[in-house]
Amino acid sequence: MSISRRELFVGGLAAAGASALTLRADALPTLPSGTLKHYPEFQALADAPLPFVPPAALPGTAKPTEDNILGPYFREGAPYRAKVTPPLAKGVPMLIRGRVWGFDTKKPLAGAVLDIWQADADGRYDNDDPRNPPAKGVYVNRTRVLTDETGYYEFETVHPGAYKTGPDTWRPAHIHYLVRKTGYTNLVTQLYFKGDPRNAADEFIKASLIITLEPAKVGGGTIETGVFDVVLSAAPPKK
Ligand code: MBD
Ligand code: FE
Repeated sequence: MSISRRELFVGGLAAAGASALTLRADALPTLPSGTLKHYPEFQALADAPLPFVPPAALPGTAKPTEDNILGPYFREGAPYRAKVTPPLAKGVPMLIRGRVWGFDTKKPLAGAVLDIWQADADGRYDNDDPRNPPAKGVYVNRTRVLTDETGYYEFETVHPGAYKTGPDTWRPAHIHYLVRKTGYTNLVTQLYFKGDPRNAADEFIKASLIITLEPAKVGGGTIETGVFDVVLSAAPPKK
């Protein structure tokens, strides 16, 4: 019997619930790539080790990234995807990229987990209206991404709107980060944008967390691009 990927997934979810996924008992292993005899053009790839990546080094002057307030709108458990916003979301498209580094080793950290969350272009979080909470398992303008073997991450999003905090007070555009890597202290921080007119009046912003966006022409339009490197402090030794 042949079972589609989707059935494996749905069957596992329905049978066990998302907290304890179990593969159905009659599932077969996915065909190993070592048996690609019908696809000789893929054999070299199947046999190849991961490419060697030359190590990058953190400048000796770099300091651990400063923390910043968590805010009221974090949700644990966002899906892994390299796009924060839904398809065709309103707003100026933005690409953010960077590396996660260990302050102790000055080396990039592979497999660090970044939780990213933000307001949409109208300044709304998916969970900021208690009368209209998001469905369980539905995450809008939130993602998790992993760093690759060079510590690199990137995500696509849109420029966040300012968030209204009172009759005439706003938070400047910002993107929340929670960065976690075993052996390092979890970092809760935020990213801000140079030139935002609301930066000056914000009570939480820190100068070291402001990046400069560069315009880039893509297809028929212009997007914003920015770089945000994250430097983590080693966790204190356990007593
Ligand atoms: C926010 O989005 C936020 O990040 C903080 C710190 C306070 C209110 C709204
Ligand atoms: Fe916020």
